[in-house]
Amino acid sequence: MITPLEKYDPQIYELLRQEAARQSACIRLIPSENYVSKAVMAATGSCLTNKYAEGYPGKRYYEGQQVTDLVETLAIERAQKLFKVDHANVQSHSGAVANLAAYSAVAAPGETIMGLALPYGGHLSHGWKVNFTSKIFNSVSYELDPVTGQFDFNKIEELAMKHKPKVIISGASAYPRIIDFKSFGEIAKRVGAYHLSDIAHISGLVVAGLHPSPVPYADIVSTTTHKTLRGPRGGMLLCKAGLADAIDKAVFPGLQGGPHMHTISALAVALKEADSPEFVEYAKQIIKNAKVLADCLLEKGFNLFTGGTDNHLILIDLRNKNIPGKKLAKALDRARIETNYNTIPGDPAKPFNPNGLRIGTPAITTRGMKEEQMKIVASLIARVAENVDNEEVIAQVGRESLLLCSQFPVPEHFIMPAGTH
Ligand code: DSN
Repeated sequence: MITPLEKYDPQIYELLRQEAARQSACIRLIPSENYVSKAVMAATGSCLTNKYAEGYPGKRYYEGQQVTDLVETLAIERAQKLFKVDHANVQSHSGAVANLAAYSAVAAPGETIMGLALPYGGHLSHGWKVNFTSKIFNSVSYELDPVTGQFDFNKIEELAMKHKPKVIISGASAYPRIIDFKSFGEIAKRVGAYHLSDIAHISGLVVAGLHPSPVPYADIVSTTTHKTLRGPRGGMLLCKAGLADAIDKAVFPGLQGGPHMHTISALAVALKEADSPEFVEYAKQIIKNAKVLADCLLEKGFNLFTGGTDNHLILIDLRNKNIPGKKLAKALDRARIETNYNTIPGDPAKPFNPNGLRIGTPAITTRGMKEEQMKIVASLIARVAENVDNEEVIAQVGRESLLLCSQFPVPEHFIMPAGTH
């Protein structure tokens, strides 16, 4: 059947078809990516993209909100139930915007925010020096313990005592262990700071009860919606009732104009999906898979940051292999294994050419891969690493990756078949 898109814009149609094929024919290990369900995809591509809804349910600046108010209210209520939190704002266009809104809700320009340094696994928007958050706020970064690779709460408290931040940020983009949100919350209380917890990577694990929730210990929680939570691309802010008004005002009109109602409707769908026993099983399997993949990589002589993982993510330290992260990531991509190069905490190399490789299991777990397949994936990665300049071996691994993908197709339920967009 010829779709309107195929007929009107065959170039874009063809590119979307190619991307759908690429996503189905490669082993996607980027830990912040996933495959959304057909239901989430359908809501994302809906007529709500046509609608402006500046404001919040019951208080908008445009008419015609009979449906949008109900959609946004559903998304808010589902988020409140799932995260067991007083208030949810579902309008942030992204995690970075959600973080900026959170700071601006409780801190004035020039005041201090304190987060994990980017090279130690923090996020750009946690006040890293190249990010706008460090231009508006005075930014102080803490690091991980160089020996254990874990948070050093004595040092974090010392730094907080010295700089008296208005906001202390917990959470990371490349941290493979359980985060002790309670200790962050206690330090924040002692120094009179707000505690913002960014759970973008682990929010799916948190709602499944597989990672401690920061909600009891954080004043504000931010998250993206498309990683382990497996929703559309976007951001979300959760907070205690006392901060609800400040958070809402910081998002709109503080930082954004009209919310993306199509994304919010898709988020409501994803939150419904996540509130199910099937999702808990999925999240359990993400972690089982990551642990087996980590063990197999260790057996193959890879060094892993902190020696393994408790969550969905593994950080490989390639220094003993003497292969730059970028070179291996590119070779793996040619072998149909998608990863991203990343700094290793304490890595003297620059972020654009670091010594690490970051991988994770959310997307391949959605495809139904289990422990047995993790052994295969580890051995494919090892063969590419051992033959990083040998295009014949890389091509052969690519054929084997394709075979594995064909045995674990993206579930029909989970992706729109090419041509139906
Ligand atoms: N870019 C995201 C990630 O890959 O972790 C963080 O926002």
